[in-house]
Amino acid sequence: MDLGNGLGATQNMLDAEIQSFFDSAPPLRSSGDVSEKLEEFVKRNSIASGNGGARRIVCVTSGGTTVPLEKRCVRYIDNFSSGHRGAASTEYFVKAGYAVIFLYRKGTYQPFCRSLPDDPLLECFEFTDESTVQVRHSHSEAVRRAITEHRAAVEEGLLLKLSFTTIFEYLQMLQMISLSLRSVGPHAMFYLAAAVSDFYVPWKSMAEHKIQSSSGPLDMQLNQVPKMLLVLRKDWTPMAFCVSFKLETDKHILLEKADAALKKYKMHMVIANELSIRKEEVVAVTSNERISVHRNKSLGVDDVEDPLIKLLVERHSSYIKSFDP
Ligand code: 9Z3
Repeated sequence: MDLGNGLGATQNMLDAEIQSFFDSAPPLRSSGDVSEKLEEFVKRNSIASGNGGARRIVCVTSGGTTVPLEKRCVRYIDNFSSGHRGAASTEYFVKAGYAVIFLYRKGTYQPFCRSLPDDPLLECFEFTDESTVQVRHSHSEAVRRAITEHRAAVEEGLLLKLSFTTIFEYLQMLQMISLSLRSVGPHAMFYLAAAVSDFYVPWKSMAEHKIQSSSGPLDMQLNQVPKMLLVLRKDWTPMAFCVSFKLETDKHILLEKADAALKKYKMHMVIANELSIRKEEVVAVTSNERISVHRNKSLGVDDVEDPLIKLLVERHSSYIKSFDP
């Protein structure tokens, strides 16, 4: 592909880096199962929704990717992401009538379970006699709601959960999802809230066994993870509405970094968030706007994701309309 002004060369370099990343990644163990589930989910939801229009499908990514340091992995690099943003957003997308592919890090927050205690099984249930277990009264409302809402989403075929742990699994699955969503054109959305590692150890150069501490200080070079956002946008699913996140701890650079990501990766919107206040406020950045979105408990807005998803649904509707003849 030649984009002129040397951009073609940059694109070719990126394509080569991405190719080499995928070629050297360990094959995804569950790939047959994942592609079967995806095909079935996309097919079912591509058929008209209840109101006659085509169903919209969003891929929500959630939680952080790990970077293994050894093939028989004992140690890995991780990040802080709890998956709360992705889980909460999934609930609001389902409420808005979207079918959701929830690509999440194993062990992180799950949609419809956020109000349950940390260890739900042990905390939520009690024995009434030797053989009968029941939900403890104090948790019954939360458990009932979680079960009902989750079951409704699953029975209506609106929720497909796929899990990852490593950066290799995440990017391979993201590519599979993108390719399978091509068929729904502008009705697809990507909501990329997962915290994706910037650096990784290539599989080829990774130690097979546990690295020995007796070998002295660890001197290890990490490669840069190729930026997949641009390829996702331009090659994998060119018609989808794409929203990515920008996270910073320094609020003075956050918005300019979000602007830069918007342009560089040709996103339709970038959600800028500052680590310490990420649950209170985010800024939705487009090519000509910066929209502040707040959680406001006193106005009954419990999650910042509630107004955020409303905004995205509205923008996605306008985007779909722009394809109408
Ligand atoms: C985010 O910025 C998410 O909002 C959070 C959510 C990870 C902060 P939690 O899971 O937190 O609810 O605890 N996600 C994207 C982070 C990221 O890695 N962004 C990249 C960057 O900033 C771009 S893809 O460079």
